[in-house]
Amino acid sequence: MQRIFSGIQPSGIPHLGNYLGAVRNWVALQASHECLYCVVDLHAITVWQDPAALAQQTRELAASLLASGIDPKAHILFNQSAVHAHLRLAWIFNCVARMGWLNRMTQFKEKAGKDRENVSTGLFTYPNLMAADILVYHATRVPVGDDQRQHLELANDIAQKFNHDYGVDFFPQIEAMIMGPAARVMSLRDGTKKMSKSDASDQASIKMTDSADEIALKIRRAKTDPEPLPETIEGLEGRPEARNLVGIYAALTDTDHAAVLREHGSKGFGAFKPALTDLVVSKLAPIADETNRLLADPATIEAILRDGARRAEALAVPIVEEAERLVGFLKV
Ligand code: AQP
Repeated sequence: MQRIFSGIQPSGIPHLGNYLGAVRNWVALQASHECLYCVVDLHAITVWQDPAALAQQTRELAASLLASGIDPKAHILFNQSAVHAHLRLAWIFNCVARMGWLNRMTQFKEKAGKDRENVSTGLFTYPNLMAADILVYHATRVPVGDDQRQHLELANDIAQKFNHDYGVDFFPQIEAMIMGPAARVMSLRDGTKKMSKSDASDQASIKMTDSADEIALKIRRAKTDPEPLPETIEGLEGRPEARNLVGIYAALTDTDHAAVLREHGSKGFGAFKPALTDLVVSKLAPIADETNRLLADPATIEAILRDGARRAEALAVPIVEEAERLVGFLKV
């Protein structure tokens, strides 16, 4: 059985993009893979996180994952800072990866914007830690949204360079699993920008814990154009907001853009948006209810994460120790 690793940052409440681009696929993959799912708190602090909020965000995200259907007994759910092997391997990878490689990362460019001199060095080396997260388990498959494709290519470059530099065949190549018509869900306010936890506008994303009324309001206010929906995919060209809403509908009904347009093509948004609202509410409301139920018992959530970290550590330590031996560290 192939081993999967994937992570999500406790940098805020997860949104529909996280759910459709990642979490929903994580749940499905449990049937056919050995899975490690990680709340990546080390990654979260690459941008400022309020210390009073971070621990609670970590519990909330874990609760959301459990409510979505992650099975912490058959698989492993844990938070990243609890397994130090990630950091030990990340340091080695900091010394393997090249500045030029990291300079090409579009996520860094987007997040740093014009303020490159003032962002944390952690934000720059983030992809090295991400490579370590995966390779410290020799995981070979990583289900992610489309935005993470470039980071996984970099992880493969790091694995290859490590193997080459130390003359070994130690780290495997990783395969990105980018699944479905909503691999990149866009902001409800701007169809050219990805839906993001850290978006300044609360109206840009549907949170996994939003109430039915909040979801309805956000979809009603979602930016669109005045034209009705086209009948074929070609008609979505140059209409990013329409494409995004159709993509969300397709993902939630397990179809594709063409099938949605066969059903809803030529309707105006006045008719399509309520249908989309019903669909989103029907999928997210049970998850939100279960998340709230789990959050009433934080000790149980913490016990699940602790048990996951213990089992993750048992897998990671022999691999990081071998990497350290290959590098030549003296074991005293
Ligand atoms: N808009 C999206 N559409 C599809 N997939 C998405 N993912 C994130 N946004 C979208 C996928 O969700 C997983 C976890 O992401 P993350 O929390 O590690 O970091 P991120 O990609 O930086 O997500 P956010 O929401 O934009 O967080 P912030 O605002 O904190 O940076 C990944 O598999 C990602 O592909």
